[in-house]
Amino acid sequence: MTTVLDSSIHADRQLACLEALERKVLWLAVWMIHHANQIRPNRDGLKVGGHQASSASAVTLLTALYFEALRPEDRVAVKPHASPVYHAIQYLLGRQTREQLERFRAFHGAQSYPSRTKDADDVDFSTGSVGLGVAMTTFAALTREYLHLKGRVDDTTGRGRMIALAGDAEFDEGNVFEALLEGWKHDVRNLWWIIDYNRQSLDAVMPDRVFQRMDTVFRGMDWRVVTLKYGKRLERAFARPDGDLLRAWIDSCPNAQYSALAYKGGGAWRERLRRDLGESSGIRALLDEHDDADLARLMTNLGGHDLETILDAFRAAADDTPTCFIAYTIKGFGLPFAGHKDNHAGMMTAEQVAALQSSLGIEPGEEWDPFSGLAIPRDRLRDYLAAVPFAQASPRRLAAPRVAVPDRFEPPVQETMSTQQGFGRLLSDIARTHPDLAASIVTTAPDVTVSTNLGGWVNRHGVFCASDCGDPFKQERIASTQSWELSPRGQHIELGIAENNLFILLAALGLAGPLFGSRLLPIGTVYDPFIARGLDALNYACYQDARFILAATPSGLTLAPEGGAHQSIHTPLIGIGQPGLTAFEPAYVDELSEILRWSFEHLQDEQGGSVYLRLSTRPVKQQVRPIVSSLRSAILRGGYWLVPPAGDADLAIVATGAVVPEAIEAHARIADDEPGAGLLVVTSADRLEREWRASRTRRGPASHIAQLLGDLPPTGSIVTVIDGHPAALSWLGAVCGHAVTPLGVDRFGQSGDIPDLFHAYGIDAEAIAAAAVGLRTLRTRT
Ligand SMILES: Cc1ncc(C[n+]2csc(CCOP(=O)(O)OP(=O)(O)O)c2C)c(N)n1
Ligand SMILES: [Mg+2]
Repeated sequence: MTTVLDSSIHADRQLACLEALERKVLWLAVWMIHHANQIRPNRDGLKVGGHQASSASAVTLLTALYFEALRPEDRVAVKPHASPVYHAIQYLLGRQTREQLERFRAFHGAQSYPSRTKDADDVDFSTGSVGLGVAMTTFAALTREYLHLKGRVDDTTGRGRMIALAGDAEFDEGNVFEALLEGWKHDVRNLWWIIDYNRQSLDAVMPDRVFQRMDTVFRGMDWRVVTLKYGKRLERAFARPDGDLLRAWIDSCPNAQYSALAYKGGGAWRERLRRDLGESSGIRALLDEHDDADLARLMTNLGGHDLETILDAFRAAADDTPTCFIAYTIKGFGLPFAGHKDNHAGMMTAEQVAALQSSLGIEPGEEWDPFSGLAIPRDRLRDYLAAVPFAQASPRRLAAPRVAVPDRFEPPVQETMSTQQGFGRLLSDIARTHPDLAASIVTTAPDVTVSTNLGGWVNRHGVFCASDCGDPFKQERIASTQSWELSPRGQHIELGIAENNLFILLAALGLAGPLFGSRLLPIGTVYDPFIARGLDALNYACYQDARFILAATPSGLTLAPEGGAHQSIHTPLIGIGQPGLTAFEPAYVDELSEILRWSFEHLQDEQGGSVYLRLSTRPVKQQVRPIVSSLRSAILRGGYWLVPPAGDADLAIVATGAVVPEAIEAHARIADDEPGAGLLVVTSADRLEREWRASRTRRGPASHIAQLLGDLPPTGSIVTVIDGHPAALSWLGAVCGHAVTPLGVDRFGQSGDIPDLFHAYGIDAEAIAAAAVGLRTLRTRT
């Protein structure tokens, strides 16, 4: 008996502390935004922004989550616009500084949307582009499962929950459903999606029909759905005489109507209820017992604003079933624009902020004080915060030992080979000859495993599956070149055709070290043109500093018969333009071998990043040469002279990737006219360009490309050629001032064979030679 009493006293105290902290979190979020917009000096006239309404609707959910439900091994993606709430919670937990809050949305301050890389307060998953953070939790759960089943993490880490606190409009983004389906296929567990169901997006109040379907969608994927519609206060009102009428009335009230009444407040609720339900004596009694303020509090007591309701629901979801909490909330709850349809970017006036401050009992000058105005003694709150389960482990950024990379990979030898073939062979060789490295490699592809040449690797390492399923075709003794053994030991994660999922999975696998303490070296393959399909997710992965290798193949016009829908054009520009991603486009497999080895190092360097390999299916006669250290270094820095220019030469052809054979042929054709012409092979326009730009602002040796092109007199000229957009190489003219004729592809492709297509698009040997000679003629004339 005593224990029950004790525990109920404890629960009451806990609730009282939580309620106090909930108020404080709301205040700090509101104040942080207000301070950034109206108190901090504004130097450029730009609106600073911040989302007070979006923050307010998530305050109770995040308070319950962070101060009670979370364990240190759990990981959370917080909806972008609740960033101030997140930072406020971290501040109360002692993991965020006041200075950072004062600099919310300012340079080096707390970020506008939670950021793993830019924030200092332990963000698990960045958010910003709606929908991606939600999906990230699915793939983080899959990654955690992958590591757990292989014994690479302990049981505690292996069972951490991956949690998204999502805005309801995030479910308008299709990528969320792609992830939902993929997660179901992989039977992903320990996943929570908590939906802040405020029924508002940026522009408008959502139609009711949308979420009526949501239940079915989740249940169809074997999720548990917990709907938190009403809080305890409303539940008690429903239990009164005629309470069922009140419930039915709210249930049938359209979202927009409910929001409008929530905005207008107690008087409006009274008038409407009197009109619609005034004949009921129970409702009349209820109206009489509540003044306007109480009535407003009662009618807006939705599940997502009721701590007890939320905590009960979180506690009840104790097993590992993926769970979706649909928590009814009001956008702007507790603030003057609660429920107003235009409140997304709404900003409280100074008077409104002052009124809120005084209603919370916060003295002027104590706005940033963590406990000012709270009815509970500071010491009790401090003790409570010190015991918060989530805050018991620090840091939550885990260290993962480096995976040793051999000094050298033996490049596969074959007279003629495509870089795609070479890539497959290299991976198979690594599997055979470097088992320690291979153990940390995980591959994945969106239904293009076989067609991107991952088959050999998969034959050797199997496909990941939570249970042992073997290979039914093999068991039936059906001959196949593919042996797809499905088991928890498998090291390839096969995805359905959804490039968004590929990139988000790469983001999760590529953060396995810091998130789960076990480093993976992920390699994803994709058709080069379909990078664009998942480009925002790729950017998202890079923004979080996830580390992975992306092998994109096939690419370019070189894919000839496949036609224009599959021939990538501007991907080299993505390679140059995407931060966090170093792009290479090798021509030969011995180059690729060096690049791949370097990539495994780069993935693990503190200052490293991810790597994009633009590969091709075109068989190319390989160079027979030793890779001496100067050549190795040049390949990795971005290019080398295949034929150095003679001392008196004033022309060079520069080529990258699959069109190098055309450049060689053109070089031979112009030999009579230009006997000393150089032929430069570019392996990475990205690295060359980056280093060249950096060298412009630093003292020291010239950049690699400036050294290479310095072999030509400044009056000389160059012809650049790429099976992609010519702008990827045309900048080379700026390095030493050479005249440039940039050849490449700037129109949609079409079906054909290589001779026809290269001719039509002006990247064949003839076009290159003509450009070279044209340049010479031009030079002679001037
Ligand atoms: C991919 C993408 N498109 C558009 C936006 C701009 N945007 C920011 S918030 C928002 C609506 C969010 O509504 P909801 O998820 O319901 O969040 P709430 O503020 O209601 O909690 C939109 C469209 C964005 N951040 N990301
Ligand atoms: Mg919303």
